[in-house]
Amino acid sequence: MEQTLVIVKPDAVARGLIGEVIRRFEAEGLVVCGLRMVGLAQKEAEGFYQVHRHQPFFDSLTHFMTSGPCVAMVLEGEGAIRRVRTLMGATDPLKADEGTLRRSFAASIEKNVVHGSDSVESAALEIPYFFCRLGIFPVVGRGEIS
Ligand code: IDP
Ligand code: MG
Repeated sequence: MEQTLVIVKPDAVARGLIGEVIRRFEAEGLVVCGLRMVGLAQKEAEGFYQVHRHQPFFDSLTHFMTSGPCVAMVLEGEGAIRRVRTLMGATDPLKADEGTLRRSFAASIEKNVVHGSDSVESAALEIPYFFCRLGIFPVVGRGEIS
């Protein structure tokens, strides 16, 4: 079963769109199998977007990604990488198809709501950037282990 890394970007978190983004993926049968809220440090955003380090928008993009919390998740399903990209729409919301997340909600080519891995190779690098397979998870409240 294929897995992909999705990020609800700071613009979407700030606008109260976490639920709507997740709903659209779940409605298409993609399964959330990892989820966390993260405030990226500048170095972490730069590391994540290393492939774009020579792009003119790199500084602006990495500052945007540190401007508030993100929600990172792993979505699983057959062809998950391609299906997530289709539901996201093109990078530029003006070029994104009707009904896609970016067409519906993105304010600009930069503040475009959502990230999704673009290939099996990038998913394999991006998932461990945010998630480890084994470990002790933080608990809020008074959960008891039975
Ligand atoms: P993608 O997110 O659709 O895969 P990429 O080309 O990988 O698009 O670019 C990564 C992110 O960088 C985009 O989602 C967007 O936030 C930002 N970005 C891409 N192109 C531009 C641009 O021309 N100006 C400003 N920001 C951009
Ligand atoms: Mg990309």
